[in-house]
Amino acid sequence: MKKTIILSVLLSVCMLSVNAQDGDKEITEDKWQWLATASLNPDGAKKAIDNNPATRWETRVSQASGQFFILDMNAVNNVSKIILDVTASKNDSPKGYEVYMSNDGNNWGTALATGAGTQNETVITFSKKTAGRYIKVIQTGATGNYWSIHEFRVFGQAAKK
Ligand SMILES: [Ca+2]
Repeated sequence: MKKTIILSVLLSVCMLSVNAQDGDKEITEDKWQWLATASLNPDGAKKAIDNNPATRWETRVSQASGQFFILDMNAVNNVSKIILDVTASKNDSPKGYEVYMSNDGNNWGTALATGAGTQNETVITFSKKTAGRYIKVIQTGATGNYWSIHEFRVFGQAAKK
């Protein structure tokens, strides 16, 4: 009996600590207030944040280094991870990427993540959880495919109201 209690207490402690580490959720509450733009096809950028995985923003040209996409969350959120979902155009992930955050849309500091995109979903975990309003993804590679984003998903903690 005692052992069972100790075990279940241990188990709950473990689960609590996992939850504490993993306390970051997808930030969706104010997604309707988000704005997006891009170096190419800026009018289509809103399709990357419309909650519809079937619609997308795309460069409409082959991927080339320096193309960028900027998300304005209209609030300062604490962000730990983003996912660039292209499941419906699975080969349109960025060949390479750098991700930055900013509070004013002008000063971007140093990259919070760099890497190469993967088919379907590119999961980008930041080097540290960062507070900011804007997220910029710069494409750093070159390939024949368009760069697309069907849905730009943000994880962390939303700003307190
Ligand atoms: Ca979409």
